[in-house]
Amino acid sequence: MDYPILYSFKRCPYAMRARMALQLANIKCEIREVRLNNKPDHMIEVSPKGTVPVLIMKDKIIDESIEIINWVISKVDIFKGNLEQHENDLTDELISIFDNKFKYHLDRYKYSTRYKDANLEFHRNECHKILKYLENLISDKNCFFGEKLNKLDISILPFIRQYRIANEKWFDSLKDILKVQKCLNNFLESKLFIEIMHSYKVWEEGSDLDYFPAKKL
Ligand SMILES: N[C@@H](CCC(=O)N[C@@H](CS)C(=O)NCC(=O)O)C(=O)O
Repeated sequence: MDYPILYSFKRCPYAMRARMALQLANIKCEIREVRLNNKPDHMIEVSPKGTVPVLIMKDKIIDESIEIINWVISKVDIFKGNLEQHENDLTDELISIFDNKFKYHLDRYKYSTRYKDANLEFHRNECHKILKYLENLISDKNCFFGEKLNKLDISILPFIRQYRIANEKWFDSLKDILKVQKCLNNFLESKLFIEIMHSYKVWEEGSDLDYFPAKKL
């Protein structure tokens, strides 16, 4: 095994955050783009819970996106920032809110027809409340804690992006989350984000190898 293997799915926000951490650290992987409705047997063998991302190394397998980010940070100091203790605490608190509450309501807002009895406006509003809470905690700069990207940015912006996509016009018209909108726009236009959204063909047993990052930053 020359490089770690990364099972990934382009549009998955959890896989996006893992790809961003790996890209920032310039850790080269063999990337295997999957279809969620037809996951490779090998991926299920190594991680029976069947979610992406999965990072397979010689000596360990990591199948939780935040753990992949933490592993990358333990190898390469990708964020180089000295966040204040309260910002580190906030990072953990907010990632947990987004992975649980925000994601729950986002799914019911975005895919309201898939959930019996889901009220689109209620779930949209619950997400909006979380974004207003975030708005009060962040800087008015290009990133949540100033001008530099941090763990919080790469971890939650992929979910905020999905929230916006559900109704871009409505999201862009909001006047009470201006700082969040600014950070999101900055993120969407960033080289990092554009690079990690490179399209790979779907991997199958026997496919030619594909590598990530597609290009070095
Ligand atoms: N807690 C996991 C969640 C990952 C996750 O749920 N990924 C979704 C795609 S966005 C998935 O693989 N779902 C499995 C499926 O849809 O079958 C992580 O942070 O890595």
